Amino acid sequence: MRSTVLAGAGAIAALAGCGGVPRNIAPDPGPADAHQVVIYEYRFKPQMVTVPRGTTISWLNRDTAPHTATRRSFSDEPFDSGHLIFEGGYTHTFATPGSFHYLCIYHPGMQGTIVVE
Ligand SMILES: [Cu+2]
Repeated sequence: MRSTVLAGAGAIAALAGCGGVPRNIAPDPGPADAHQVVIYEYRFKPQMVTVPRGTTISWLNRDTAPHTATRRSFSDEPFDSGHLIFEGGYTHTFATPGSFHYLCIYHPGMQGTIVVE
């Protein structure tokens, strides 16, 4: 079982200590829970997540390629993970109901949606 702890600096440090060159050696791990989006093979999985207002969503990059989870908005729920390395994580708490589209700024074809009810 892999940790369900939100991936942050601690998780990154712990995993970095496991040794070896980061590679996609594991099959798609899937999300750890209903509030996690895994970035794997240049996709956000699941592509769409529906959660209640106030939910914290976590993203975890399982690709060796760097990615971001970025929503550029001047009005509602902007967020930006910044540069996520392998096993890098990010969280954002969604306070506003709505449908929030986001993408990877490095690979704009990578897109996802968080629906907040
Ligand atoms: Cu990307």
